[in-house]
Amino acid sequence: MRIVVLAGGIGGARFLRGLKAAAPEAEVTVIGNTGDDIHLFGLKVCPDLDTVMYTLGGGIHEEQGWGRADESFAVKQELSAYGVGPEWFGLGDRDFATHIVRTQMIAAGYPLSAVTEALCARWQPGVRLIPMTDDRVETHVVIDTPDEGRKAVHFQEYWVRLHAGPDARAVLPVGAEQSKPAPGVIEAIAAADVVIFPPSNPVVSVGSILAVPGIREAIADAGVPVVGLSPIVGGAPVRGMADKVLAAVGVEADAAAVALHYGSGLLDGWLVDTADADRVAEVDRAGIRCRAVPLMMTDVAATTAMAREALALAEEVR
Ligand code: GDP
Ligand code: FO1
Ligand code: CA
Repeated sequence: MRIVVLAGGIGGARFLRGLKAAAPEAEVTVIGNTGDDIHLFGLKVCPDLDTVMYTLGGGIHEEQGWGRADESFAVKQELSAYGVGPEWFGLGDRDFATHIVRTQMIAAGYPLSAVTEALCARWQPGVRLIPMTDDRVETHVVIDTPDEGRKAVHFQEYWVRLHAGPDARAVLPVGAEQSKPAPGVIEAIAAADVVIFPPSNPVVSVGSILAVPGIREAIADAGVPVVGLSPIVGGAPVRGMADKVLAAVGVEADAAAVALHYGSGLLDGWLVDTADADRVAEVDRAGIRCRAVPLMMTDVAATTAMAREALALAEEVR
């Protein structure tokens, strides 16, 4: 079976661990979000691609969910001693090596997709990880500030520096309109037996991927089941700032509202958590087959069960 997953960082990566256990024989292609990418100290950092690669490759800081296990911050401290920031973004020493290799290969002319493949040759994530695009797309968030009025900040600044404190007035995937899907993306979707939206952020992860022209259309045209899992449980994100960025696109932080936001033109099936069983009927009525099952990724066993439910729902709607 060929499975395509549209993944952000932590939610996507943890789900993929369960999916690999649920379908060990499947050929899994992950289309990774690169809207979170940021250039720091002259280096290109791809948090969501790295989170997937490290999580599936056994290098992730498990509790934190991002960055490397056994990390140290000597380089960051040395930079800071020179007065070189930003101080607010925690790049570790081990992680720095990844960004140095990536930046060096890009400077040598390799596209991000080829660089990602090269990095994965070390980590062996057991999936094919392709960035959504080789072009530069950067998610910016429009906020109101007391001093500078309305302005757009990089998504990482909104989340990591500002802790998603100010309301998000708009979310802009800058550069998306001019971007092209990376080589292999459209082909993988066209060859898929099922497409899964993991419980990733619907706006700044899955939404950014769908903003690359051609990807949404390819999914709709694939003619295969498209099944998603809700990142919203009990009316709130399990972690992160999905409530803030959903508000920016006029969507309630609600498991049913997220399904309706994707729409029945895209989604065939949707899983909500058992805490949101009362939201099932509304999603069903919209023409998206919905089930309530446990959706908390507390451990690999629970996550594997979630992936099995997603695959079972896909068969039901096929
Ligand atoms: P990020 O790039 O690191 O923010 O990760 P993703 O975009 O892939 O996923 C973020 C989303 O994962 C958030 O909106 C969370 O609510 C959701 N999430 C995290 N853990 C869980 C979980 O255990 N269950 C569910 N249903 N969603 C989760
Ligand atoms: N998240 C934080 O909350 N603080 C950080 O300092 C931080 C650094 C960081 C470095 C590399 C990396 O791959 C991820 C990092 N993240 C950090 C996570 C990242 O900002 C978020 O998980 C996602 O982009 C949110 O969608
Ligand atoms: Ca992310």
